[in-house]
Amino acid sequence: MDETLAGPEKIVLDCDPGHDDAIALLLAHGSPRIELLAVTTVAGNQTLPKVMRNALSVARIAGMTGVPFAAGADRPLVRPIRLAPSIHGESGLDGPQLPEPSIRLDPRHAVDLIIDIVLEHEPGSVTLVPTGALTNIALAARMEPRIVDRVKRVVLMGGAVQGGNWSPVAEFNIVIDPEAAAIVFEAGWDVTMVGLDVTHQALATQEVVERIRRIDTAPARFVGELLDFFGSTYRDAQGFEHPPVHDPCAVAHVIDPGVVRATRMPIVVETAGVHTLGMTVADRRRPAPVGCRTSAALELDHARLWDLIVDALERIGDPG
Ligand code: PIR
Ligand code: CA
Repeated sequence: MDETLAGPEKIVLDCDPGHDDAIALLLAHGSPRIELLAVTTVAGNQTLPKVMRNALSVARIAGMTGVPFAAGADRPLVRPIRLAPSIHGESGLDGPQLPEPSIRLDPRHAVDLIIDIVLEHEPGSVTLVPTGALTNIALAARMEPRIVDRVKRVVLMGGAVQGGNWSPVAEFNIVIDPEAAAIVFEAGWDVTMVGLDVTHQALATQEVVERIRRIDTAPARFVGELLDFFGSTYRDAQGFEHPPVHDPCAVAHVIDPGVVRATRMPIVVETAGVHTLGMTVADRRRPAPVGCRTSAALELDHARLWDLIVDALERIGDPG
């Protein structure tokens, strides 16, 4: 189909807010190219009750109404839970004051909500955008395998062609639930891995932070405070001068694949390695074989990414 004639991309955001998840949620809500069908949460950056509350607080700040929010898995499929308080703090979203949530949770489990939404919509129309561990997505694929053929694509933040952040070779979202990640990468649907190769380029520089502050609305001030905290932990815990804003890169790829450019290549997830657990093993020895349905994002247009985020915040305005 001619993309210029197509409507906005319908997505389900499955997240663990998390500073960068919160910004991804604001980008999805504010972008005219995205129709946000649902927000689901999974334990990861913090415990499930904390990330769920954080998602609802962000919804209030952004004035989101009419989008269902549902809580999902409270731990990985088989392994003990590992959280990231060194990066995201005790609340999972330390820094700004978090308002009391004003919308109510959907009573369904996130996995049921994901399945319902995919089956209710036209085949090939819904994109899943996971920005946390892949537990809910793996469970949904197992519980209702028909969704695998009906989903348009899965565009996930996680993994890396090269390197890691939670181990020398593994990224956090993949390594905390590698079995779930393996299920998602091997399911047969179209998977785009938006990993550290691009997200470590998505730095919130001083110039970017000032641009966001100048918007001077409550949601933009909230993002400024998130970036202050995220910047300080990334400096102390990871030695970064500016914090990389991972999760919005996955949403940005859905908005405009020219901003976050991906290349087809076979990718599998290591689930048995002693030193390589959670590694995303990408085969770049030759062009992808015909029928390969996995891709990795390798190139980022930094200026256009932040243009999309600033534009989304300007459109959200001051919901009050
Ligand atoms: C985890 C995260 C970010 C930084 C560290 N060091 C650990 C979270 C982010 O929310 C993102 O989805 C992914 N996991 C990056 O690894
Ligand atoms: Ca995340």
